[in-house]
Amino acid sequence: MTKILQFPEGFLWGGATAANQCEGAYNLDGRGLANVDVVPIGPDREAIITGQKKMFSFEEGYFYPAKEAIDMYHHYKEDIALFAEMGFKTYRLSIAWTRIFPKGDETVPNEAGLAFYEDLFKECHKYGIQPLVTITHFDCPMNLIEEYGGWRNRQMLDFYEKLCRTLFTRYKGLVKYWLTFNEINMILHAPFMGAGLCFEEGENQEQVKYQAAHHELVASATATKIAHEIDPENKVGCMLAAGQYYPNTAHPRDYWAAMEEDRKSYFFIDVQARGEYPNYAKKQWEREGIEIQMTAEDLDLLKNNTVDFVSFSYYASRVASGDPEVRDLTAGNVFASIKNPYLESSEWGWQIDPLGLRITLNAIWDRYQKPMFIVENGLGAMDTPDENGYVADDYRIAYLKAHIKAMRDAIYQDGVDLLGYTTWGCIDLVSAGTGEMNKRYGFIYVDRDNAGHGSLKRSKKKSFYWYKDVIASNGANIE
Ligand code: P53
Repeated sequence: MTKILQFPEGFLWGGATAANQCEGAYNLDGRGLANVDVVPIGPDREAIITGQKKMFSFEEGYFYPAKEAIDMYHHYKEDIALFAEMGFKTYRLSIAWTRIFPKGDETVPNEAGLAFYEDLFKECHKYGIQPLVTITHFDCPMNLIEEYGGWRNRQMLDFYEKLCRTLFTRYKGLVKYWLTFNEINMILHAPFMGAGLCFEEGENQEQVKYQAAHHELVASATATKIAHEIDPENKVGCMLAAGQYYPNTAHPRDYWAAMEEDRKSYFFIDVQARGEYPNYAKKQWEREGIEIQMTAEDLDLLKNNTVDFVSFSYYASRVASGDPEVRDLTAGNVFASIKNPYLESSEWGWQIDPLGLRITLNAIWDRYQKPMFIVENGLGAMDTPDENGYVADDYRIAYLKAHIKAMRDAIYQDGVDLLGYTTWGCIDLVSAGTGEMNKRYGFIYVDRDNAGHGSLKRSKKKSFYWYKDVIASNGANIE
């Protein structure tokens, strides 16, 4: 008989959201405008989030889903009560920068914004839920983009530091786990959404992206330093959009291509977790004529303030080919991938690969030897609720179950160190990639559609009861 294994004691089960994808209330209580507010649903979205098309304010004829989202700003008590009912040990959420500093360059924070999150954190603690806070989840105040050019400008370091200092001071004792930048590697793939970058005609985009990345990496190290100074209990993590690349064939050039693709992502974590720029990146910059402005002080900061843990999102593995003739790409993801014939895809073309999660966990563990945290995983799918809002989402349960088993194998068969697991969009929210409401990840259904119609009523899906059981048994009931 196989022994039924529980997860390690204190394992942090929970769910994850991001401010701009759920809060709404985009202009209430002094909140300023951010890049994530002005990205509409529809065919222009991709050009906008990648910085190829400029949209700096709301324009006629577009629908902007983040304006109201699922209005969690007014529903957070009800929503947190539902998370508590599932037994969440942790809830990952992000701070909207523009609630705290509406323009980003003020000297005094907005008290209404600070009070909002203080209440929210207290609500979590009422149920014994540990907040896990992403300081920036793709958001950047529009004023900082228009006046300074977003993260391409070194002055962003000061604005971000001020934000962090304000948060660490105000929420000391309420928040222990912090993430500096959500999916920091997204800067290479969706630079407007990831870092408030837009490009001018003819400029070297790679140069701009890597310079902005340097600023974020130093900002992250500074945040880590301050977090530890303000409260030695603080634990700070980096956050990667992960998913190992496989070679398309056993041809060595395909293996090489996969390694190079992985390095584009690990580049960031190499700096955040090991404290220095990897040689392969320095050589690449040299070859491509990219010159990054950095000071000796920057390098010291990076070296001396590495993260406490490595967190990541995992939805799918990816495939790379070194053969320029092979171009059969998957749909619907900012990460280019060749189709993998051995995997099924979601309705949005994301390839489902639970073993890929075990592979990714091992790759990250082997590379960094730091505790890990899976802070996003899940299946974006169309749900069809009955008249009571109930969804029999067996497909979602199957996806999550397979990934949780893979995680258990990584812990018990391979010995990786994993702190916790928060599923993405534990309550239905707006999709970052497409702006749709229909691409749902939640255990909780929210009555709202792609055009913004609906009562916003929350209801429990079948997966709600299933996840509750998983947490109650600390994973032991997953056969
Ligand atoms: P959506 C692409 C690839 C991997 C992660 O994505 C990504 C994206 C962006 O589309 O983003 C993360 O909503 C991100 C979340 C996002 C989630 O994945 O496009 O941290 O904000 O919602 C899922 O289905």
